[in-house]
Amino acid sequence: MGNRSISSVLLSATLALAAAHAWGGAAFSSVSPVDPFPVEGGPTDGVFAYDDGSAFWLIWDGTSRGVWFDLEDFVPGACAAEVDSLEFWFYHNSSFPWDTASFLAEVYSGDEGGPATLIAQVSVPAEHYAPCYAVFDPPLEVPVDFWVVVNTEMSGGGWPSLLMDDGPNFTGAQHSFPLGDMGDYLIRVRGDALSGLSRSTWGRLKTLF
Ligand SMILES: [Ca+2]
Repeated sequence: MGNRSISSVLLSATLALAAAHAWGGAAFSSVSPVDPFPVEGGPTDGVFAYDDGSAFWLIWDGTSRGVWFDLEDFVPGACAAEVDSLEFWFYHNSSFPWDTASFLAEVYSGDEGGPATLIAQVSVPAEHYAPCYAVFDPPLEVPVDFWVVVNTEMSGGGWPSLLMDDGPNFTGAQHSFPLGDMGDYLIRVRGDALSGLSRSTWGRLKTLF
């Protein structure tokens, strides 16, 4: 038992629904429902996000959790992007206290099969129920398929705990792993998508300067 066991307070109809998923007993020690509430800055222009802006689940499963971004979901014809920042939303529940607020924000190339090559890794302090940013200046160039991962190796229990919405996203496909069959992590990307033409222009500029 210990502080990772679920308290009776949290044994709600929502949790009963979660129990219907086939994760075995581990699910009860790594997922907790939160009262649905909106978070700032839902998906708008320049923000790539699969979540719907309403937090529903708290998750601290495993040592990493990530979102697979396919830029063509947002900008048809995109072949790359310049990423200005990553945005993460965490939530500290006193029933499941964090042993650390530190985590590594990571960006990888890779399609839905999983993260492939590490592009960037930044240490970011997590804050309770507030947007946490990893900022790239100059912007980080990423391919059309890439992953943004919360690496919690610094924690003994998968903390800080990340927020997730409830239900599928606008694509109908799972983009959050693991446990993304329940919803979408509140992990967002700000930046500019590049078409084939704009990318080649950018590449030339980069070469010149
Ligand atoms: Ca969703």
